Amino acid sequence: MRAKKIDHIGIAVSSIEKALPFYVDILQLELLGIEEVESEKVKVAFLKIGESKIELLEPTAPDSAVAKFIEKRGEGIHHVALGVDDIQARIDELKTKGIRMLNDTPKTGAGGALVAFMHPKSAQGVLYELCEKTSVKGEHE
Ligand code: CMX
Repeated sequence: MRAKKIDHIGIAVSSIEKALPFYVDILQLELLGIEEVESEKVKVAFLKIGESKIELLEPTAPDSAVAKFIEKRGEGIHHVALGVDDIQARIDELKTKGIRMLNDTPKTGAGGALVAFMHPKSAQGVLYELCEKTSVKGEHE
């Protein structure tokens, strides 16, 4: 299992609208797009930072994973996404190495990417996402 790069870092925020001026006006990052990911009950904004991205995550429902995170820990770093090829093989490989996966098969995330999460208890308290790009229209490169 070799991750190619940090695809993005997910930051939980209460309001994308309120958070954006810090990223766009102060850090002067390029806003790549905003979309709703219904399956995850979040609205996300991607900002380009070199080869990587920052993903702002705003919950759209009180029972979303991100709403629960903000309620418990406040706003802040939520996950680190590792870019991989052949995500299903990576999931299977991690499972054989004893890593607890939250997804046994990939699901479709923001920008049409295939994603799967590891449980933070298997990774020293960090929520890691595996992320495989697909050539779906609207993808945030
Ligand atoms: N990073 C690190 N640790 C986290 C965490 C996070 N983002 N979220 C929860 N945890 C920790 C908790 O602190 C808790 O630890 P303790 O038992 O030591 O207190 C433990 O994980 C269990 O957490 P919990 O609060 O009881 O919450 P849940 O078990 O209900 O859910 C998790 C935690 C990670 C399993 C769940 O959030 C999940 O399935 N996440 C994957 C999907 C996701 O995060 N989607 C949103 C992003 C979507 C996108 O990027 O588009």
